[in-house]
Amino acid sequence: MSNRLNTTPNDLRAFWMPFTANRQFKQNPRMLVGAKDMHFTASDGRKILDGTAGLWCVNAGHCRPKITEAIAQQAGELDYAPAFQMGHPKAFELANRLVDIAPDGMDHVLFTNSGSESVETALKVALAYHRVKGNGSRTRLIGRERGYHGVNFGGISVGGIVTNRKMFGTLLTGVDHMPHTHMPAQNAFTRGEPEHGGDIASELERIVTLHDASTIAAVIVEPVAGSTGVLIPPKGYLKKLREICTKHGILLIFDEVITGFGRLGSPFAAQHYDVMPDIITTAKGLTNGVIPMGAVFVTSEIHDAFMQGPEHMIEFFHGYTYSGNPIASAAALATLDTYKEEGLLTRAAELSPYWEEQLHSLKDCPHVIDIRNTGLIGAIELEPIAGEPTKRAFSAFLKAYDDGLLIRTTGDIIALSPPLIISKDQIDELFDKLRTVLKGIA
Ligand code: PXG
Repeated sequence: MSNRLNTTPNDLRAFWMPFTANRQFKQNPRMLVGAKDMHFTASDGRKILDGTAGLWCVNAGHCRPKITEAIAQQAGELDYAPAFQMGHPKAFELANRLVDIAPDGMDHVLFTNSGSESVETALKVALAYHRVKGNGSRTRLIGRERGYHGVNFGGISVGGIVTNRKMFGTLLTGVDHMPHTHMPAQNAFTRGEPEHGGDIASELERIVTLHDASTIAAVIVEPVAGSTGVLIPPKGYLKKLREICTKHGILLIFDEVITGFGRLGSPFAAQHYDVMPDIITTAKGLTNGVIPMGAVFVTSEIHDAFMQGPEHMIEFFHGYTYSGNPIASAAALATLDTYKEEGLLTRAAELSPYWEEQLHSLKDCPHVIDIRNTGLIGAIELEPIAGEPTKRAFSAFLKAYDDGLLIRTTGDIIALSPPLIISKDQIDELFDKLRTVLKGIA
């Protein structure tokens, strides 16, 4: 029988959902129909406290008037402008505004439509940069175990999440991986940056020795690894990576898709950790998650290397139909206004001590084997049920949702990253609910 006979609004079969247990979801769907500030509204009318800022993106909270108005206004004024060989004012204004809040020296911006596209763009800039500088032998890319850099081929090649890689053939060639930094035996229940593991950065030196620096284009890492279950960089780790890259002429890319736009209490993690990469990838919080958009920041040194040859020639053969899209640009400008007016890009720094205290108060709850935090990020690692990995955390997710709280889980780790507008009372509410959840699951 054709699907067409069943196109009722509540027929869930046609949509193959992303990163979702489709069959399970469709038996018992969790539908969101509204949102405002710190809450979603579920289809049964319940308010759900957003403990994850959507998917780490709704940093200013939901349905903020300035952003929704800017989108409506722009849609009626200039809906689309061709992205190649044409321009519109808001994309230029946005790039300037972004450069103003970025780390010193990050002077140029390429626009994309997602974190995954920002990663592909950054990797391509790195390869092309070495080539235009006459170093075309620098073609290798170095990522890290447990790294997440989106789902496109470059990103899964440098990424280190096995489930996201193993189905997809040989991926990019010439990629190597540094070891991850998770050392639970030494660092469990650390508040902030772990003491142990900074020296793991020297593994990069070993990889450079193996391949020779003249073959390596770039190293890409998340300053704080998010998707894998929140791994905070050990003390000294990022500085050491920077030193090794500088010594060998290798570009350092920070993937700040999660850490960008205030998550750690500074606009970017590069500022928070005082480590300057050569390229920064962003998305998510750039538009408060409302409209798809990403941005890749590069230094003048990288940008200027491309600005040679005949002036009528395209300098970099890359871009998207929607790069700097007018409606996305308007949404991003209004988002930056909202962040500025409410001090949201630094608010996590003020709230972080309170957040840390409340998060770590769950230490004595059942099943908890580690708790880690930085900025307005928290992770609670649970002891897996023997022979059934991920099941315990997923049942926590389901129970939390029933109890009116949205959390994220990956493996047996609960990840928390609320909108940066969260109040102390709402932090209390979040952890009270989570305590009940942890006590209530098997
Ligand atoms: N890089 C990093 C560091 C990310 O965290 C991407 C790239 C890809 O972004 P797009 O926009 O293409 O999805 C991400 C995305 C989670 C979770 O729960 C994390 C992401 C996406 C969805 C869920 O940890 N990160």
